[in-house]
Amino acid sequence: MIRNIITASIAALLLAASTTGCAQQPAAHSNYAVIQPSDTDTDIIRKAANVVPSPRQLRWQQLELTGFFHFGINTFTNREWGTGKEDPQMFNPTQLDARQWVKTAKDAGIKQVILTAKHHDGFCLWPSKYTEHSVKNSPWKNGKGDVVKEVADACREYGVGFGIYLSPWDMNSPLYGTEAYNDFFVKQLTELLTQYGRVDEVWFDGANGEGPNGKKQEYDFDRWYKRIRELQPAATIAVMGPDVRWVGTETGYGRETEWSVVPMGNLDQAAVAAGSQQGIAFKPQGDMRGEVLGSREKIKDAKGLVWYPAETDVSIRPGWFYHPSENDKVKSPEKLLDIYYNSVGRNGVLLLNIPPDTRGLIHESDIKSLQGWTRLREETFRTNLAAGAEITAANGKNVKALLDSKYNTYWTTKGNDTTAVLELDLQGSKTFDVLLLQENIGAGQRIEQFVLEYWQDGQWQKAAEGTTVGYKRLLQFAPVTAGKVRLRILSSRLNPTLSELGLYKMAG
Ligand code: FUL
Repeated sequence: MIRNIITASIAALLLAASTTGCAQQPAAHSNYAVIQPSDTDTDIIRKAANVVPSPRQLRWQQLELTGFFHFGINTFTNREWGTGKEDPQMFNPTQLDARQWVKTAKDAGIKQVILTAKHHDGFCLWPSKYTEHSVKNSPWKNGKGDVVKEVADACREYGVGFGIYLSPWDMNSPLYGTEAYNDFFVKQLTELLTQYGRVDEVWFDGANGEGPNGKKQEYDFDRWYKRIRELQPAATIAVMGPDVRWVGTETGYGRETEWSVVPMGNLDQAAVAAGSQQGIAFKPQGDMRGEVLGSREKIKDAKGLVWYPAETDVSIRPGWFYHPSENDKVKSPEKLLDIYYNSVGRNGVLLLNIPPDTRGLIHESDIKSLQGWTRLREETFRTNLAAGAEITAANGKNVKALLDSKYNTYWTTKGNDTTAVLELDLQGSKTFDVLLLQENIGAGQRIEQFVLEYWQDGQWQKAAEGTTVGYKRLLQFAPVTAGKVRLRILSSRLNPTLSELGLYKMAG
């Protein structure tokens, strides 16, 4: 699928009104840092290690599992991309039940869902005042229905976050390709941000094709971001937005080395001067598909650094929309589990698409797979085999925090130590094949290299090794039986921190 990831330039935009003059460094704990020409490599690394998520980014990261509902006119035409010329009369779900969608997601551990309120065809799932291409001209509920409202209400009922996907590309609007389209887009966005209660995420795709008049649109992202910040300040703006970055693939597999702090070109100095992390906003710049985005090598010539975490989007089926021919191609529980290890377990948030069918229900095959996946996760992570272990650290503070199941408490090193050894006496022999580590990202992302070893035959043997940790790192390895393990942190940008450590045995 086309995702226009290389946009013209970054114009960092101050959303709160700025009247002040020259650039300053942000507060010590901010979600961006300005690099000065006089900064040495060491200064840059220290700055990177101190960039932290904004409150809205931290909340989003802790969701871990989020869901996508691709539903619209494509569901009824059996296509992935529409044309904008569809007859709204084709939209006619016979048993639409948004509560079933949200409950299915919630039962699978999903904490927030995003609905395609409008896809590239321009067909709106709510009765927008600004177009005729919507549910209001469909036979569904005699044109009186509103899918956005039904999903938003169900989310509130089940305590699940609610987000909207609003496609900038609109193949139906006659305004597309003219400046007036940006006004039209803001009006539609405003409807969605004011009529349905709290919105937790707004998802903009980068696809920028031609509209009915053969022209492409120049999207006024800055204006859209501003409107979102005004009306829904807690909402994260994803993908073509400043809060959440596309991981760079739609396979569900993130990077082994995933830095949430990445270089950002021209952080506008005037904007930064008066900006806070609540105010700063930018469009993504450059190639988001590179192998490692935030390594020392990648940040050493940066002009700015931002906290810009990865969202890993993938569909439970081959397509994003429902197609009857794919009922037997739904990803298996085992495949979904592998995706979980490689998305959430690689410092990302998983955005799993579960597309409702032509009845307006999540299909039985998808529910079955989701249930199997949930069971595997629950069984694996029910018992932390490190619980009750006696931990010793050569030079550390607060080792107890590692096993207290509280994210906000954490272990760290004393002084300037950027390496560490944590030894765990498991109080008896245990068999495990999964390591869980969580850095306290409230202090920044720092760990660069670690190794897990176990004591056997009178020596330490390697079980697993990795690079970045971030909010959550899961490593699978061949089963190990041992009574003693140690975690060695071999390299970190500043004092390493760990909130949690876990050892698990994968469910069969
Ligand atoms: C893409 C779109 O073109 C697809 O149809 C889908 O919505 C996906 C999540 O993003 O770029």
